[in-house]
Amino acid sequence: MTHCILIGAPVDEGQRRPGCLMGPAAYRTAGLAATLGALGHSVEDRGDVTPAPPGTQTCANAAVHHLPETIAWTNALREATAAALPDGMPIIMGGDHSLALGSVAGVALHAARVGRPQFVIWLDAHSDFHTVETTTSGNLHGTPMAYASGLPGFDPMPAFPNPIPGENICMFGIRSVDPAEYAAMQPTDITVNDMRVLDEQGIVAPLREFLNRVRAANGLLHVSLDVDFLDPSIAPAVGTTVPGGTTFREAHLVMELLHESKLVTSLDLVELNPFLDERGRTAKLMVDLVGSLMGRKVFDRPTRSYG
Ligand code: HAR
Ligand code: MN
Ligand code: MN
Ligand code: MN
Repeated sequence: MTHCILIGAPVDEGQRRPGCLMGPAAYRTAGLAATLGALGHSVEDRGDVTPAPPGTQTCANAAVHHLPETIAWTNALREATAAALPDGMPIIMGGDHSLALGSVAGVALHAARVGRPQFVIWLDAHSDFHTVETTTSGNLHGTPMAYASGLPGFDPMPAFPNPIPGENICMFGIRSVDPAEYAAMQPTDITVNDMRVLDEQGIVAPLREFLNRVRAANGLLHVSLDVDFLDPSIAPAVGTTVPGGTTFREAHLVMELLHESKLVTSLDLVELNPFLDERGRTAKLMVDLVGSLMGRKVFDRPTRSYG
């Protein structure tokens, strides 16, 4: 059983549509703690993180907004995530995806302390591979994977502790990539399982292949789940809907396979905008997906072997 540590990250500044700051409250209302408890896990809710007052950092890209606020969140969430990892499995309840600038950096700090490599599974419609310099929307929720990869172009930000090699990053569900992101990803070894890959191969084989690599390296595995990984028809509560997302069963299957792997050590839940939800259905679906990730099953299956 796992000690689950809930960390509220009511981050709204990484994009322009108000509402993500209500995400942590929505996950609590939808019963995330009770869902985990019913599966036999212990749960500790550390409350919402409070960032330090923002500084006065600026950058050359005039489109960028809320840079000092984002830096303050990054620092606070990096420390909160790194502090939680020795005690259990942090579940960071967002908040927009800019929170991953901090959570993934926190895992990097912990990984360096314990001498294990860091792996990331990015479940998202978007690659979030802009830098502070290349983003044209100026929305910093579109940058955390480039930051974690150690790309230049993040000058005003604190340096990422220990950049993650591309072969340790695997994306699923991708179907919206800007030209600058595409160009920046070309020289990397990141595995981009876009929706076309999932259409052709299904989600099982590419996921197993990556999980086998995590296991072989004794890696820490961070999962970042963006609501827009899901098709908007089942998950409307997100500001950046993109048609053609994963189905209910594809998403649960990912979570079930992740559970079976026993490899996941931290989790982000991002981009939920409760103001856009329909009677809490997206919040409830996200909580149900966490349930599958943490071991809920309808039928006992023999554990599959890996490796
Ligand atoms: N690439 C676009 C931009 O930078 C859209 C980014 C949207 N990101 C998220 N998170 N919603 O994945 O503005
Ligand atoms: Mn604001
Ligand atoms: Mn995202
Ligand atoms: Mn997204």
